[in-house]
Amino acid sequence: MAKTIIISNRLPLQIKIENEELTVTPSVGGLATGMKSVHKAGDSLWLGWSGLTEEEIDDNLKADVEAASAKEACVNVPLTQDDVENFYYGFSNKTIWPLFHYFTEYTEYQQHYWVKYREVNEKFAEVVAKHIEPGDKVWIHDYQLMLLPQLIKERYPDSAIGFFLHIPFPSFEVFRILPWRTEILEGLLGADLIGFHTYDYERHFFSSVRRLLGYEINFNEIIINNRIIRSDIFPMGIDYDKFHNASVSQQRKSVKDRTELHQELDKHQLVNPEVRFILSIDRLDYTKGIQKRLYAFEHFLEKYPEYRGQATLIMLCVPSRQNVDQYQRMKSEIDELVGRINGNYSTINWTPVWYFYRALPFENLIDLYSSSDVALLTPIRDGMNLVAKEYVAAQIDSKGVLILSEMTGAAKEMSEAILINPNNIDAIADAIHEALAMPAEEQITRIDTMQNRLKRYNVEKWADDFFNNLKEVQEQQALQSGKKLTEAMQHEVAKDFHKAKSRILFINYDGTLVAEKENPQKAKPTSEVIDILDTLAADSHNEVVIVSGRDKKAFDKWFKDKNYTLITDYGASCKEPGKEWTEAEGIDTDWKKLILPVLEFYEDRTPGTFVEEKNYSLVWHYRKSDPELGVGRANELKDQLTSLIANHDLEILEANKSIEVKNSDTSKGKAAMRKINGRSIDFIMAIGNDWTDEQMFRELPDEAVTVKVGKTTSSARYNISNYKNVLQFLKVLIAAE
Ligand code: GDG
Repeated sequence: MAKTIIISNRLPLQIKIENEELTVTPSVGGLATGMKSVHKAGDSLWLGWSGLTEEEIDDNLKADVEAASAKEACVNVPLTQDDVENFYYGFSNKTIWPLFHYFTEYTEYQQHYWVKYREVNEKFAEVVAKHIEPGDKVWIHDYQLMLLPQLIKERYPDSAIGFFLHIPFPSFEVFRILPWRTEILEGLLGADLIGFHTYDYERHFFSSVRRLLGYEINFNEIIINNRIIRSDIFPMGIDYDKFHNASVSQQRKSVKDRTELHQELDKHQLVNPEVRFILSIDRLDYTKGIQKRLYAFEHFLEKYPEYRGQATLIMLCVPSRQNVDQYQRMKSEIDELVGRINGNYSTINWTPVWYFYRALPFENLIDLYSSSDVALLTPIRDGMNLVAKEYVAAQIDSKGVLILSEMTGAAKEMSEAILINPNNIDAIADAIHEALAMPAEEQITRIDTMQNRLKRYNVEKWADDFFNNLKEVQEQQALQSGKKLTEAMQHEVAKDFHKAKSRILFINYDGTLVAEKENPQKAKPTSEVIDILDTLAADSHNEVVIVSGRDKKAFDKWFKDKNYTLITDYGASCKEPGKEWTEAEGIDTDWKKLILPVLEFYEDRTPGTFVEEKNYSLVWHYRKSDPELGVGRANELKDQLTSLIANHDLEILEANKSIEVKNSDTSKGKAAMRKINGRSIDFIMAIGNDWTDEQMFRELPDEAVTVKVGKTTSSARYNISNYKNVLQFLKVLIAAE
């Protein structure tokens, strides 16, 4: 049975060796919780590193680790100390992490880190290879594994691969700094579905793909070699009930049953009933803006002295990546700042900052969330920030105020928080003041609204949403492979072709017989194409018709004396072998006077763009312009044209970085029908790759063999991968006996 393979750098397991004894417990982190519905026993497998290096697990324990992991449907990816040093602490945390969080000054560009990153991603791919089976879905998590989608796709092109990035994707101007930027993008594009927390991250990703790889993005899809890659936004949620219910149940406990920390907090409030708690919780990371938060709190005590003795900042910093330099430096800076503030302002009854540098058990986390009046979360950059969501979920009676940095992904969904710029110390001080003075009704309205949202889009919903999208991608792939014109089917079609006595073949040119070129002038027919077409046309039972949106010029040059029929300008002009060109009757081109100045205006305003005048259409090309400006202007132009053409029989075609306006009463479909009407033809075939060919596929009689080149959805009966396969298929027809 097809299964799901979840892959993350770390397995959702806590593995410890004490006195040569192994203990393995499932971890309860957000990701593991979210995956519960996806990571079901029996039909899923989680691949990742156990947290113990190969050097730490001796041979006796190896089998135990495997067995204990297997019990939780997990598979260990073996990593050595050197791997962890250079792949994890190195490339992941000293290159990608700072760069993607805009800390370019901390970013290290070491070739050996990169080499290890690649090697470890390959190690992951090898483990995947041992477990993957046809029909499996793969969901890869986060920045440590950005090359893995491509490594899997290359080996298993039919697998459905999803990738989710938990951290920000930086703007193009920052991402372009990375020496291995194209490799990273290509690695990611191995996935079929790429998920981000916010629209900004997605749009930055698209911008880099467009500018660095030159791929066109259509709404939220990228088509590469006829493969569709979809991207979407999935803002990660939390296990709402777990946080809310734990908070309710802890507050309901009798005093003696409460945790020690809870009792201490209660006691403090008894002694000093006016005291208000302001809470911050983060991993100790330079992205979290901890120092600036302390400066802001100090400034708050200066600016609002009435709160001295009455506002306590409880700051929980969880140790993290301790062997990375910046983290050590930051730790000393924070120690010093806390010391300074406490030294300057403490009284016998009051300490301004309570600083915990350790991880606390879940119950204590809840104690802090539920006992605090304000949460002060000020990351300089943060992919999402789950602490903000957990704090809101843990508020009982809807009281509490969230102050949140606008640089977090969470800020996009939590506009009821007091949003601050983490670099604006004065504004943070004011925000603390505003929070402490906020009337209860206002607190309730804000928290209620956020709680309702968090309840709805919880972490399970997030995982299901991503997973359902991945399933859709997989179904789409299955549908396409069902329509694939396999070699066996090609031979079946060839039999019918052979039996027929009168045949007509409508074949599109660019992208169907030759590779689609940025500049169509360069897409000359190869000698192979000419041989195939000549051979087909030499058979008197065949009529070969080349159908194109091009104008006559190039075809006149390449095919003038050929024995094939040429249809150009989307069906407006036609030339039969040995005859002159004829034009479809009654096509009005007066409209050009109206449209041309508009296109020229866009040409003038957008460097690198130009207008092409064809006999029956006008085209504005933007392939040479700045890609984003081009797309932006194209959208503007489309809008303007749509209203302009409202009372004319015109249509707008969007193709390959161009916008074309043409008469709507000409179409490839109509031209093809004109060719076959009134004739008795017993084999009709149409092959094409762009959407104007769809008109032929739809209008030709049902028995016609219609073939779409590429994998996008089509009304054609069959799909074929690319122009090379088309040539192969035409050879099969020629060889039919
Ligand atoms: C990355 C992205 C994105 C914290 N201290 C304790 C503790 N925690 C738990 C919190 C929360 C989690 O750790 C921290 O999550 P964040 O989202 O705030 O931050 P990162 O660790 O940086 O996570 C981030 C996230 O991935 C998900 O996509 O939101 O932007 O950087 O769940 O509760 N848990 C316990 N004791 C502690 O002392 N038990």
